[in-house]
Amino acid sequence: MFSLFRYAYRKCIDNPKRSVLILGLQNAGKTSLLNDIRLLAGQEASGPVVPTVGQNYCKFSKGGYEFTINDLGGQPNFRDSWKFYFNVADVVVYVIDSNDKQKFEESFREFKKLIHHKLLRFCPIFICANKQDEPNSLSADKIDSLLSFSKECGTKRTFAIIETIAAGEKKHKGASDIISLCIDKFKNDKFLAQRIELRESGLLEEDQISSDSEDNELKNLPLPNIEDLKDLENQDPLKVELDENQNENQNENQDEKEL
Ligand SMILES: Nc1nc2c(ncn2[C@@H]2O[C@H](COP(=O)(O)OP(=O)(O)OP(=O)(O)O)[C@@H](O)[C@H]2O)c(=O)[nH]1
Ligand SMILES: [Mg+2]
Repeated sequence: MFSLFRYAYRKCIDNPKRSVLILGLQNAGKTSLLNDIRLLAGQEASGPVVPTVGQNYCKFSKGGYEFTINDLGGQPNFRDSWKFYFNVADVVVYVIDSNDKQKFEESFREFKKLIHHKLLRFCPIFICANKQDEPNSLSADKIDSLLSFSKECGTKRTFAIIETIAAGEKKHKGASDIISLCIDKFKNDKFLAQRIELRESGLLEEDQISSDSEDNELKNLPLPNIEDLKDLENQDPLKVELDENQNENQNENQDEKEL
């Protein structure tokens, strides 16, 4: 049983590639946020920010992970194509214009579609309450109490809401928090570990797995237990391998002696 946990854990940590998806309505500030992240990563921001047709992305390494961040166009006719990116997403960052109350309801409707999509099961969701520099913007807490984003997310995924300023003179608020949160969840999030395991087993697309049901196929999967992960984190994987080889050699020698 222990080796099954180790196998699942290794599969998660041996592949440091992680994909982050930035979604939200048009004009929310997604591309501006991506640009802010690019600057953080020591890269140049793209030219003037214009409404996105298709996708923008950036790649960088941080905290032992290779990030690929995709920002998709948020206009209504582009939203249908978001789902083509769901499968590979390890985190969804959902951006809201905190100043545009007229669009809150529409934004919440789109958000609900996301979190109930089967290809986003167990995926951590971070909401960015963006444009906090605008004088009439609502705070993250206020937005969440009005629209119940956290409640809608349920108990089978990690949720966070962060205040951001992605453009203008006061920009750089929140971008580094998002990256730190991503790294933390890549290392420690038990739901994300389940998601990766499901995806690698080809089960993420299965209809019968419900993230709301306790009684699902996940119980039968060799998923890493978080306590086991902590123990393993303190072990040098190379040493474990060497120890295992040593044990095998000892057993072989023992067998030979017995023969
Ligand atoms: N004041 C203020 N303006 C912002 C902020 N973030 C973005 N903006 C502005 O909002 C407008 C839209 O920003 P974008 O980053 O293009 O928005 P988007 O979500 O990528 O929009 P689509 O590509 O159409 O989906 C631009 O004029 C930005 O300068 C912010 O934090 N504060
Ligand atoms: Mg854009």
